[in-house]
Amino acid sequence: RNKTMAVRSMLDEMVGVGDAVLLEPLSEDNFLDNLQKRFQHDEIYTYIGNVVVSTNPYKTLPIYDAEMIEKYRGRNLYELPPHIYAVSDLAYRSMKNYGRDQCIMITGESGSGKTEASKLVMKYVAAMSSRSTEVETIKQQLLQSNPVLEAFGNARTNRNDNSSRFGKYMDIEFDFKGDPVGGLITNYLLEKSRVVRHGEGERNFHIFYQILCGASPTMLKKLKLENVENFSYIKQLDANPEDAKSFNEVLNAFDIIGFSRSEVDNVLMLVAAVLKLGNIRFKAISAKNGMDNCTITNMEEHPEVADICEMLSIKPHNLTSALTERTMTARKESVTCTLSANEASYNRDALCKEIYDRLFTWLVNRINSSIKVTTQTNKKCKVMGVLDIYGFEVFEQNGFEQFMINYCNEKLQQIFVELTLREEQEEYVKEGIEWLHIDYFNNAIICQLIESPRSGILSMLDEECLRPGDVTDATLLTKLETVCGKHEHFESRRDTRFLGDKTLPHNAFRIQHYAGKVTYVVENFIDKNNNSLFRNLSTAAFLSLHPLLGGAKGLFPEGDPLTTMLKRPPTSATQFKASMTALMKNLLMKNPNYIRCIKPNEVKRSSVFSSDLVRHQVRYLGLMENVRVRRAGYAFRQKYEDCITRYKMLSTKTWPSWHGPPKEGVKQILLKTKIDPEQYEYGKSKIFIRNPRTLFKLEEYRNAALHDIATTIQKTWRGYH
Ligand code: AOV
Ligand code: MG
Repeated sequence: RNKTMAVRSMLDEMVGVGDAVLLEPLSEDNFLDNLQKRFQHDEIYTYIGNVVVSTNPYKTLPIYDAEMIEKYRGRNLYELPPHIYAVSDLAYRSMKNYGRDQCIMITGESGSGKTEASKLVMKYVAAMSSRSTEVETIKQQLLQSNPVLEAFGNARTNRNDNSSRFGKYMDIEFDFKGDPVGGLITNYLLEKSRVVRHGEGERNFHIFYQILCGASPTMLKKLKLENVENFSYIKQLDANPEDAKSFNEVLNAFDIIGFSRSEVDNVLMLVAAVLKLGNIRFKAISAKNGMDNCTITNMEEHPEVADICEMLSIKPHNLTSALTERTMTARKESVTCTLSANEASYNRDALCKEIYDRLFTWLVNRINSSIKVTTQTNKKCKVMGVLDIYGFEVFEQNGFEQFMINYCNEKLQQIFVELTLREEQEEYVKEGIEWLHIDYFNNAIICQLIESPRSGILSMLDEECLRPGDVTDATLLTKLETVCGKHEHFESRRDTRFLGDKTLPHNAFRIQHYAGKVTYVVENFIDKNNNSLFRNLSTAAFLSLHPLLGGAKGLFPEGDPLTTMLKRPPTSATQFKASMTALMKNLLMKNPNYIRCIKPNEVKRSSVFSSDLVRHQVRYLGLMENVRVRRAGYAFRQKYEDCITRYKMLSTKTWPSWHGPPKEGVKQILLKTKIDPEQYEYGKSKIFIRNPRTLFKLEEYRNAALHDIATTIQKTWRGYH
């Protein structure tokens, strides 16, 4: 029976070529045709060796159920049609059986399917382990962190309806039996500006809509949202039944992770307060002593301010003065000045962004405290890290956030470039095989443009932020143009080559990223990098009696009026660069597994495969180079054990099973096939096959042998009836 199944899986594999290494002749067109053919037959996974390329199907495929998981459990990579489960299984077994920490790097542009892929990996890994109550609890907690973080950290953008607006790296920790015992989530730079502003056709973070559409009348009342219809932070409330459904999932997830009722209430209260804060309006009032002055206009018409103060447990006076005044302390003397209406609005937005951003980090920490590993088990833990970060993105207008996101993607591409190259080189050297160098674009040069310690864009940005005097986005741009102007991946209006270029406005610079050119408008770069909140606001928040917001353990510890040390917080650029460096270090210590996601079209449709779009991605992801490197010298290599498993039917000596040394078994098989011995070489632990045709031959022989076996079985069956 198993044998007929094996035959069937072979037939399944017939759609195109499952491993692009076997494409003959190898060309970009062939590669694309193959992906397209497979995509059209819902074969969305294709290998390049052990890298899996995943094309977003934009529809639900019946290939992820428990039965499928069982099918892939403990099987070798090439035994079954390519699947994300096969790679997950490989990583899981390599961790469990050989004790090697793993990381799963999921890359691809926005909307290509990274987040879905990361959830599939987690689902597979969860299904592998035992079902004891204790393990089951931790598994559920790990899985349920997804709906919570997606609600607060994802949003609809013009590229993806469920776009991750934060980066996430999750270590899942396992005991020696291979059961998950805990985890640790690290989050990276949330796009907090979305809280106060989102582009046309986009949305704010999901949670806002989920509450408004999904909360019960009692809860809405508690959150003081029942009578409010318009929110200036939400362009339009497209009521979506999905949001209501998701909200229940989020509440359920909170419960499973171990949040108490009051913790959930406190979280939602802050979210609702942010929404309401956004509705506060300011207007100028007659100026005293020539200073700008303003007041809150809608204080009487709407009880907004009173409501917000009640929800945040802040004294109304504390909030209003924090929003409309600024206190400056110099030489132990403090001077309070009033703000203009514009400045007050800016202040309000800054406070909202900051509350939301810190709440998000609080959520991650709170989840971590539920799933963290107890120190006793910690030492023996093996780790599987899953990286799901915001993908490379280009919008009509790109700002500070896109710059950071795309920088992050450069770094990940850099790891891919270095590791694939290094791994291959090491492997050939280890086996004493001459290595034919394959050229490919190394994006290290772009990483340098961005992060080089003295002349990189990030350090220019920091320098400008810390420089006393008149600092504006314009002075930043001038500085960048002067320092980076000669860099071959940097373009600006200063450069005579782009003088007449209308696509490059005067307030922007352009970077030629590995994945394409992006024009960044420098507006707000300085402000977003500065990342500092005026003291009045942090103090008002500190003095709040809200359990999450106020006090030394609250979200704004720096607001303590008793502390006088006013250390400048590190800039966003400094923080992000440091966290990227830490991430890269962490990833490099682990055995890498890659999932390269591809977006088949820009219209989110299941049937459309735009060749040009895919070709572009195939190019910048370096997939052709990946295939070529894989094929250089030896197109195919396989551990002796795996080779026997796959081809044992080719020799009576190895069929149905072989008990001698694996290398000997492979020799038996190859001798039997009469393949020219020039075509292969015996390495220490692996067989190396030079030409893909040889592998075709092996596959043909295997097919024929399986066919014979299947026919025999069918005959036997017929005999029964
Ligand atoms: P991303 O994570 O790569 O984008 P997602 O994983 O959110 O992309 O995928 C976008 C959408 O594509 C999902 O919401 C699904 O509708 C669909 N999709 C992706 N993968 C699958 C799959 N395997 N099966 C069915 N549908 C799928 V971003 O976070 O924007 O970089 O920043
Ligand atoms: Mg995502």
